[in-house]
Amino acid sequence: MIDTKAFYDCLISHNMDFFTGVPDSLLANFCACVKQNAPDNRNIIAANEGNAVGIACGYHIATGKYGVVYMQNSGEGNAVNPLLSIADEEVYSIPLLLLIGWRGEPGTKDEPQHKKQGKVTLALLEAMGIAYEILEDNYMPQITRAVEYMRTYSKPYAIVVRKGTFSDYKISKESADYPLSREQALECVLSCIPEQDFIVSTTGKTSREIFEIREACGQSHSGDFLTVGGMGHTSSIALGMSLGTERNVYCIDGDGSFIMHMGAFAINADKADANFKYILNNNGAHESVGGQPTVGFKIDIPAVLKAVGFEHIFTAQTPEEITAAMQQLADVRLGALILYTHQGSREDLGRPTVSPIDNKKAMMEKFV
Ligand SMILES: Cc1ncc(C[n+]2csc(CCOP(=O)(O)OP(=O)(O)O)c2C)c(N)n1
Repeated sequence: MIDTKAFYDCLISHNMDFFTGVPDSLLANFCACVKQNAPDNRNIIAANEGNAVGIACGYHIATGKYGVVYMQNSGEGNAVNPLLSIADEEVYSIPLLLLIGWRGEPGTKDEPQHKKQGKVTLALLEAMGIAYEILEDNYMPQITRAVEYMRTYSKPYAIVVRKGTFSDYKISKESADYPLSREQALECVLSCIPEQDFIVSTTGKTSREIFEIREACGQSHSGDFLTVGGMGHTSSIALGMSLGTERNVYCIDGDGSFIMHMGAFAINADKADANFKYILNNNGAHESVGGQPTVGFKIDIPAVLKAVGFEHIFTAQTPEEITAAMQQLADVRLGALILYTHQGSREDLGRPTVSPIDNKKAMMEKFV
């Protein structure tokens, strides 16, 4: 196991003092350490991993330094285009250090959405011509090699991080003071959605909690599409679904997911019918992967949704407000409900026991 702060100090001592990325559960201790020790304008939590690559490219152009881009391997997909079309040696040839959390490493137990990505993580780097190493306890020579490589070839270099590599690094979560947790808010929301309607819920603990609420209430899962991977695409799935059915489709999103692909909302608002219902749980954080902050509380999400064309925006913090808002949401065209909740989730929160394929099959049967 690597002492997280010592690793951070090692990067700093090699003049790598600029960090950007999207938090990851495997990198949660590293992300916490960066959050604690790097100044705010030297740790840019990006909307998505592709943006993070862009930010690191810009920083290099301005300073000549190598930015550190942290991400879960699922973010490799978001990063492919800027890596190949900007940073690549045949384009602008920009060095940056990728730090990639390896979910779904072959031979380890992980969730279905990580299996394929885990299998192809190294092959994807190879296909992109990005040299990499797997982070080892004796990491100092690896960092020296990475810096040497970036200096010599002016290319990105990747360090792949296995589960359990970094030692615990705890910082206190800056949680807002709202009365409900996400799970409590979800309980209220689900109790207001009729059985014949559909739900598309976002990646992370939102979908895990929805699954467990259904179990606890002895309800069917067949109307709930739990978007276990593909963070940020939940609303697009909901849009597609809503265009293919007369029944209501409720998208239940998170602020991190909303921000990751915010451009989708211009299209959602332009193309959605009255049966597209958008609910966003705003806890101002990537709570599912360690509580790193998003800009969810800094930006005016209702105004953003209004600006792109949503006609009715409701907000709620308490069970009573949620119930009242859900009734109104059911009746209006192009409506959205923003829930404000505090951070936190159960220690014993489980994971869906229905596989993604069975989830999809059951749902398709319900559509018929
Ligand atoms: C492309 C991609 N990047 C990163 C992740 C890791 N990840 C899973 S859930 C999550 C946080 C989601 O935040 P938010 O939507 O605000 O929901 P919350 O966890 O706060 O309820 C992240 C970053 C991922 N699954 N996919």
